[in-house]
Amino acid sequence: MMRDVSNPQSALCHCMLSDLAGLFAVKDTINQKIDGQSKVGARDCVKLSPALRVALLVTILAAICSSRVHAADDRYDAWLRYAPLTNAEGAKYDSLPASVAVLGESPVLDTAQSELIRGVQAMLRRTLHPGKALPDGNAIVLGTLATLHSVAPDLDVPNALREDGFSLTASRFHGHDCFVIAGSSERGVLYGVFTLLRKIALGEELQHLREIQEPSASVRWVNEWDNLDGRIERGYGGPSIFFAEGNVRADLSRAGEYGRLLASVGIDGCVVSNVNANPRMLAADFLPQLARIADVFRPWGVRLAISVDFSSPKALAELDTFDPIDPRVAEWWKQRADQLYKLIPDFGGFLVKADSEGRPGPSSYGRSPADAANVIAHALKPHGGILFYRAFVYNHHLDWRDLKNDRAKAAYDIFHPLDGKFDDNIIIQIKNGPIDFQVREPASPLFGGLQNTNQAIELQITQEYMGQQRHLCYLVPMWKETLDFDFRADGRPTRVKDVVAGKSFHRALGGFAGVANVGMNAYWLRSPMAMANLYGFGRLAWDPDLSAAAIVDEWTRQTFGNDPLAVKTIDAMQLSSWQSYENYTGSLGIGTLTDILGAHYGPGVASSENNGWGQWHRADHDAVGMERSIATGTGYVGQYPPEVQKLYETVPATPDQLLLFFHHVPYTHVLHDGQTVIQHIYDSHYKGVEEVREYLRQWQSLRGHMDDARYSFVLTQLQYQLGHAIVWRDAVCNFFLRTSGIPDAKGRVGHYPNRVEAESMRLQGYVPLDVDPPENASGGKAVECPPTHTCTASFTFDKAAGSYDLDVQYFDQNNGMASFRLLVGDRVIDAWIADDDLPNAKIGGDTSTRRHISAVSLKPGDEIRLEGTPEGGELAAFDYVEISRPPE
Ligand code: GCV
Repeated sequence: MMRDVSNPQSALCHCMLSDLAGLFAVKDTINQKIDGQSKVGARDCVKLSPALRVALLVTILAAICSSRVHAADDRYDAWLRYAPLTNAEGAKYDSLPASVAVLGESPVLDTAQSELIRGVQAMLRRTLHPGKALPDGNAIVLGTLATLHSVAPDLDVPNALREDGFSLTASRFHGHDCFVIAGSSERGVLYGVFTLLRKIALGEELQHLREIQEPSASVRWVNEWDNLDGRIERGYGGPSIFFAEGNVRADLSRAGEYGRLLASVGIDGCVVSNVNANPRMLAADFLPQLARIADVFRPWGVRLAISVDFSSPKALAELDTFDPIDPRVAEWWKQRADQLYKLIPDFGGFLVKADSEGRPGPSSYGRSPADAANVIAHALKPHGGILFYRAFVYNHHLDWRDLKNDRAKAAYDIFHPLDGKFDDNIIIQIKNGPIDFQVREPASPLFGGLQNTNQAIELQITQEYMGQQRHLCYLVPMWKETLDFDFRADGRPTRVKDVVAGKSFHRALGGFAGVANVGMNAYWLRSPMAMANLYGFGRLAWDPDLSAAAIVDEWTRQTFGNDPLAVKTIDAMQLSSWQSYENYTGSLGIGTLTDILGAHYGPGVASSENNGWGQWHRADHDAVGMERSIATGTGYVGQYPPEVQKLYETVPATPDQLLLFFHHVPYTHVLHDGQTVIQHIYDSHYKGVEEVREYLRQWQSLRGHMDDARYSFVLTQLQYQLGHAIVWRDAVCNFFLRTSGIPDAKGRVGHYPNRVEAESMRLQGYVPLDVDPPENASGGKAVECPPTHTCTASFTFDKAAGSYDLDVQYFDQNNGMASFRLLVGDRVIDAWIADDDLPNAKIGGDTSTRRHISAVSLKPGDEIRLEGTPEGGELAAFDYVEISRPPE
């Protein structure tokens, strides 16, 4: 996103600040228009009388600056905004008792009581009176089942509930109206409070409520890939909320706020450090720092956990080995666990990534993952700790020339033979698909292959391959496809959600791990819309039977309020967004088609080929897709139970949406929907772009239906997404046009009549360059300006006179802040600075972005000129200017 030097609000605040220094205010022509663009600059500040200055200051600061501060505060709250209900909405809660009694003493119970008071105060503008004893009047009563049964045996609460479950009951007690929130544990009480508050936010009736809720799975954790230096691997929401400069942050208030968000959706554990672990996490002198994080999580019932480096005993230079069967190593893990639990008695456990992507592991000593997991699990066991051992173990130096090699087979090949050999406090953490969080993958076969081992599904909330929170992509529908997938193990229903909940194979432990990677950013994940994924993860982990639509509707209402248009529009956008993203990135199960050797962001179709990483799609001149059948392929299909094999073994049986994951087929193969593969690739990419264009249009209908800050933020994001979706579309379509030689039947691919290519303009200073890969720029070329110059590129407009939209496709590298001006003749029609932090310093698919200028009057003969001034390493490069008629 570029910084708009013409932003009137920031200029206004700038002038206000100047005014505070005693001199200037803004003249009343602040919205001076230059050909449709609002412009305000320092030149617009004029002298005003002192009285007028004060009045203007008070009004404007109140209207603009304070509302921004307020909005920023709201942002941390995400879906816990507790926006005030209207009097009519609130009236249905008039009979809610006026006091809240919590029976029992503990940090979690105290939190439950204060959160209830906070939420009711904010939404209903009523202050509940806190109490600690059984009420002598109408009251909301909070307590664990054990306490309630002992102090009020005649109270109407269940006898027992699953761990962390709760009941909400409106009932009479000793002649009083009571509303009882009873938890099987203290956490259950807190979850009950959050559920009650959610019901109020959603306007649900409470009067005759009798509801019991129990979590589907015993383990519902998030993982954060935070490094000690404060950076987050695959994190897009700013620096770590836990660590900075090698230590735990001094101020952990955001971590505490995060605990609140997690608890509100039933998440009870958080692994705070990167799976690519730093051995220092287990250094004896570091452990007290970790205890401080546990302290801020504790009131929210969130257990602290960490990722550990399997080679820690040796890496910390405390032993000369990390061989898991060496007794000294076992003793080392035991002592370290004992030390940790002395400091943090409710510590959750460890997460291990070993023998994967260069991480040390048991293979160094010829030992198995079971040997490795068991030695650590033994150490945790006496303390009730859990060990998560990741199944993401594969060889990233595979020989791509061998058509039998297949990375997708690795997890099953390695872990299935070890089934039953893992201790009962170990959970094997399995990514939803067999590759790596691609836009569409089948369910990992390992879910059906570990019948005697605890399992958890790993889902990625941070959108590594899904547009990195710059693209709208609500992932719950995708996750549900995996969770609802039925393995038909032993010929009976075996859905993934039942497997990980422990129901299918009668396991006591199991559940969900979501890679969240929130950061210090005000919206936690960079975009307010992306928070639907964190919310959705928690809700699904609690109840995977909830529909994607029900979850997003809850989220939208709590996040943006109950305005009917906003709810309808946002729900619909979110629900279709994964499909749209798939349409313009990689359809038919081919994978995300991103640059897998780079940031995993923009297009990089060929990057997955001819290397050992194994994310191959094997596109050649005639055909595309990985052949994974038993009969002629890698044999991957054989890892599924027989009924599922039938679904994927042959081309006719395989669903179109996964065809290229399972089969290598000619471009001319006709899909079930009657289209050829190649035409489907072209059409889906064009369709995806049009869907994003529609999101933008729909969002624009929401102006005034929410606060300006979030409206504008999402608007800017969607404008960016539209431009980048076009980059994706063109890159993928042109790659397949070049590779297959088969033209688009609709004549779109490779033909862009509205574009004027930069390299074909009259250039002064600018020099053409070949972009690599070529499909990541229009015509394979762009132009760049050598440092220390201002360069120009111009052309003569030759269409009919009228009003046109202009799109400048340029490159916003992250190593500088080049500036641009667009002129028609001598008129400056736009100016901006390329200061986004897109994930690359190079000109290409990650950095290609566009500036949209609407409604510019043009006539034949007009000279259109782009001026670019490099800064730092950024060379004011651009690709083309597109001139089109504004939409009707
Ligand atoms: C934390 C992918 C990501 C890596 C990540 C790895 C994993 O390969 O690109 O950043 O490492 O998955 O899940 O371990």
